[in-house]
Amino acid sequence: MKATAKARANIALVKYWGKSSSDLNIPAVGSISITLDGLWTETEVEFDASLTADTFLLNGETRKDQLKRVISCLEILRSHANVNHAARVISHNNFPTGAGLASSASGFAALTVATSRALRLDLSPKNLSIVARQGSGSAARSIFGGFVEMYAGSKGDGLDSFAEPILSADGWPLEVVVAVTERKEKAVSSRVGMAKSKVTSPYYREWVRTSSIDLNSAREAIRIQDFEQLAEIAEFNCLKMHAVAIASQPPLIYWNPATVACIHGVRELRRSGVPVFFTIDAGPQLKAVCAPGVSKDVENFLRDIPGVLDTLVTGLGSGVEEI
Ligand code: 2P0
Repeated sequence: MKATAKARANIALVKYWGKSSSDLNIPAVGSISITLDGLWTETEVEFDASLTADTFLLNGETRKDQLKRVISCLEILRSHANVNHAARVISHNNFPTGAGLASSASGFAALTVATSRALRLDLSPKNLSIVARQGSGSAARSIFGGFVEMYAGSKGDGLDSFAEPILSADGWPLEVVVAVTERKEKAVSSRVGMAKSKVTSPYYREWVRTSSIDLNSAREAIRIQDFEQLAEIAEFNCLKMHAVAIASQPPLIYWNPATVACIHGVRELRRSGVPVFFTIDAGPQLKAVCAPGVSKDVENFLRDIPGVLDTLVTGLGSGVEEI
């Protein structure tokens, strides 16, 4: 029993930071993201009666540090399907892993779909999103393409905490330039970071309290395709998330000097009339979201900023697919 799935990474324009339940991995806030065409994970899952334990290979290396999370995802679907066989999981990312480029989003979305297909389960997209969420919160969004909203939900069982598409990728074909400023995996994972913020950051409660205001504003900006409104709310929400993180104890400063230089650069560029805004996840890479047609100019601009090691340009992509 074997299947392969490809899922794309996503970046949040209104971000998820903090959980209401860590057991079921339920986010404390909703989020809105865009799925990226050019950054993806391909995962093959094979259930094999002759295996004695699950194995996980990522980019050709055994990743014991990630095995527990992979097994939890396999377990959820094995129990649905009433199957006990162990699985061989082979995964490949076409971009740097664990460096703030949403590799857990594409990774757990691909794992969820490959596993459910290998087990011949017929889950709805909503249920796939609920399973993917338990692997990684942001993975619930990578089940879908284009613009996606994730609901925090209010039920203790997490059954109303899932993502849904709000606009297709070609409905508003924004472009994204990723400025890579560091290739190493980050020192503090999002999971550990957000748990720290919840218990130590004095701004965490306000972050949760004000989240629906940002979600409403971003949803409306997407509905009417108002780039300037989306730019304002996305930069505000990103800086608010980082303010929460920076005020944690010990502090979570995900930026390096090149990240800060890129923030100033993108703001200047927008002031000069180029339709672009930035967002930054739990890592030092800056993502410049561009109105259709301007990514080439933005890429040339970011490439010249000292400390930018590389740039990646991508359009918006579709949801997870079996291949
Ligand atoms: C986001 N991030 O909304 C936010 C912004 C990082 C910063 O979702 O613990 O890897 O696996 O649910 O999904 C990264 O968090 O965390 C993330 P877990 P995840 O994109």
